[in-house]
Amino acid sequence: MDPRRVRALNPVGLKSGPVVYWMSRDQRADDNWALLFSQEQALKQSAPLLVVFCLVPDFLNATLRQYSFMIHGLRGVEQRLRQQRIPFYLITGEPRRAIPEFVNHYRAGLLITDFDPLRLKRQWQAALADRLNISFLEVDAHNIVPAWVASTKAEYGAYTLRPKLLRALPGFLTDFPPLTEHSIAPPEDRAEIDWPQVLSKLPIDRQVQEVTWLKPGAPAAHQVWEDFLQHRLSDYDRNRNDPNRGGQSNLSPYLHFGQISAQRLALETEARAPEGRSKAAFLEELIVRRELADNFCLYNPHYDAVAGFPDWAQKTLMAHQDDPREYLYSLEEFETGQTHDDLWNAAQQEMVNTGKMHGYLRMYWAKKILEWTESVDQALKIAIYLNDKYELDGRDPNGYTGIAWSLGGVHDRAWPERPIFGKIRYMSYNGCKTKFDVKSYISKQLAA
Ligand code: FAD
Ligand code: FO1
Repeated sequence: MDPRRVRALNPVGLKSGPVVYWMSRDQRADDNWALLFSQEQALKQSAPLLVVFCLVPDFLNATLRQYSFMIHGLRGVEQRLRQQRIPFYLITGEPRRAIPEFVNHYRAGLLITDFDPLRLKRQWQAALADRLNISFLEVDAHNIVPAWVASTKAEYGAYTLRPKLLRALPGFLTDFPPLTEHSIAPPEDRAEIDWPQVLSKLPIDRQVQEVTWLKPGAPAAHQVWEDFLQHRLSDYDRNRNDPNRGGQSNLSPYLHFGQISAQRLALETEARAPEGRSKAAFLEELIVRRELADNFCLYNPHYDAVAGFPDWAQKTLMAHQDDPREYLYSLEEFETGQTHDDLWNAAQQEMVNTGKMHGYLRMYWAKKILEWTESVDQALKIAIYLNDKYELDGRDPNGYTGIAWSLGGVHDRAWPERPIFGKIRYMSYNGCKTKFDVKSYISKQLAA
């Protein structure tokens, strides 16, 4: 593995003892650089390798819908690791306490975790970096080009990050070595995990129902991928912006929970997809747009606030904050899809019912919240709240960035000035009608 994929989170040197991989963002056994690196370190010292996941009950407003998808996936990770004689531990509670306890109990000599630009995760890591007296390393197992290698600063847009990614890609878009059987036994046998209990005991919001149309876990992720690669990728460019054509891959929940590797998808797309606009468009989204989102969250501390918008956008929105609003809706009216706009209501319904609103409509959906609320600050809060409560792929850098793009011109340019939006790109109902059959999309949601 390229050493640039690893960063030290504290200055402590290597000590002997078991190697612990604290799995968080990249919840998979295969194609996981953080796990592969952990195994490499353990084998070098003939030490045991332990994988631990710290389950927190209040992760950014997640509900039963997301916890169920995640925990079913983790159960599969445990089974896959057991095949390679690597023990998987599930601990619950506040990581800043639970992880040191775990590390001390097993007298670990090294702690490794996977990279995540979200504020909460960086707070966890910073607190642990101070407390631990063993080496604590971070591996970017989510991006193909590690975020800190791709760029050392917040990029203006895809057009400034893309050349940097394309230059670095040949060195990083490589195949993965296999996860091998770990012959050094762990210090003690660990207790069996009572998986049904894990989910039923969690004190979480159970109003938002689990989804049934998409099966969680790595095997299901690879089936969805194979189906997309064989039957739908070739029409991706034509279909991806039409909510009636099911042109998207439906991989974002799997990518969000790390149940499948973006690098694996890119390798297979390169090797197996026919040349053309669809292949290029899919790789652009999968590599450039996704890594741009991590870049935004890593280098912009206000990624979920108006303060994170570019200056020109903040200025233009302030200049229009007192413009009259023809419609104003409360959180409740948005959440229950009670606006005057049947397309917006249908998109809201798709998100609530399926946990995955179509990508094109997410832009329209967010922009209309800006148009129908008192202030951009309130609009941002409502968009993030609803997105993270109902989307399976919510609570993700892609989401904070997608919302900031929609409301605050992040990674976008200025457009002709208009009421409320100022120079922020505008989207209209009629504009959607030129893109796809709005009526048929609405009737499909009503029938669902
Ligand atoms: P596909 O079109 O099949 O794309 C494949 C993969 O490429 C996606 O899984 C994703 O990882 C990446 N990708 C595609 N479009 C984007 C994009 N615009 N930005 C970054 N990566 C992209 N994505 C999330 O993962 N979680 C969210 O919470 C989320 N919220 C969004 C909110 C708004 C307001 C907007 C405008 C976009 C949001 N997106 C979010 C980005 C995008 O809409 C979704 O990633 C995409 O619709 C997921 O469906 P898919 O995997 O079938 O997409
Ligand atoms: N990561 C954890 O390490 N522990 C958790 O209990 C946890 C819960 C969780 C629930 C919903 C969700 O969408 C994400 C969750 N994550 C959790 C984080 C996730 O693994 C990703 O790292 C980030 O959300 C994406 O950056």
